[in-house]
Amino acid sequence: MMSKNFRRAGAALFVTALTAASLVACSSEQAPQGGGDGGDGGGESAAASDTIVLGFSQVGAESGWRAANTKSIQDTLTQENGFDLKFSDAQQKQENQIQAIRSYIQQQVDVIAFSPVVETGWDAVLEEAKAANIPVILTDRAVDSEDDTLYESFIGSDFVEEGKRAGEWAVEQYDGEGYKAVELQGTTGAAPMIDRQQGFADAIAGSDIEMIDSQTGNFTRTEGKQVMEGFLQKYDDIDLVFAHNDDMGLGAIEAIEAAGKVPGKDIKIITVDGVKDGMQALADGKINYIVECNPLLGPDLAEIAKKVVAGEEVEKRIVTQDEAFDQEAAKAALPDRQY
Ligand code: GYE
Repeated sequence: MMSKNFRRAGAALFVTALTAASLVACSSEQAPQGGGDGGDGGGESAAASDTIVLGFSQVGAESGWRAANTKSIQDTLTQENGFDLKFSDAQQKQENQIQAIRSYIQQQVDVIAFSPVVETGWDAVLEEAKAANIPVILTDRAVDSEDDTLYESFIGSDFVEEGKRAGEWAVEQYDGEGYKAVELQGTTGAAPMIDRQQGFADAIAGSDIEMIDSQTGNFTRTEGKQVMEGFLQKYDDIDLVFAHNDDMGLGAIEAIEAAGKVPGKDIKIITVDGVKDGMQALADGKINYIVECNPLLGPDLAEIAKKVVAGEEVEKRIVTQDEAFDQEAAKAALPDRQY
């Protein structure tokens, strides 16, 4: 592990030396291969030699959370901060992410980071990165792999805990009323979908809240609305919606209002994320409770990437801290929200 990281540090110097070679005339001592100059940095500015080339494969642009997450990464991994960020949007497709990762391997970036759209199916491409000695950092979502040497660190929230907090609040507020609940799931097979569903189910087990239906709305407002329309046609006695993110909850609000019911009153809504639009709907009384999921992962990613490239040990799991808000708390928090 250590020696791999040290090798990467060497390779990082090599890549940035090539970049610098286009800017300054370099001497040709120690050219390792490919006609590039492999000078040890003596002729470059310190800033150029420290630049980390990081390839990031983002899930997509499906939600307010994702927009805030992308902004955090782009705002933090800047040239001034010592990064050359290569960013690609996979439009929620695993094959696009695999393609992006392969291209980063080909480009011999210093570090690859990505937020895996689903949990499974990553071993082959991660083994390719490992064989090329390119360290991988997971942000936001986890992979389900037996081999945890395929990545250096996983930075993100505890999604089971988020689902559990949502379910515990539902039990605290509504147990004893015989509530019928429906669930708007995130993207099928995604870590936050699997874990939030499990956490919520565990928390309501033993209460009289009954989950009568559960379908994916793919973390988007449009699909959340469509799925809720279907539920409202199928059942006339829905009391509670658990949406795996704010956007699907906001879509559900539209469907509920179109059906002539009052969101937050006739049908209670609990969501996860805490982005601006969600917090506003909570403050307005249309959502009843939000468990936060912090999207501002850029700073942690920058720190871990620097350590990995420097060959330092990093924590395998970094858990992001989240809060939770009821309607009053949302009113108080809204003015200072960053996203
Ligand atoms: O909750 C949702 C987004 O992976 C935690 O993805 C993230 C989830 C987030 O689309 O809004």
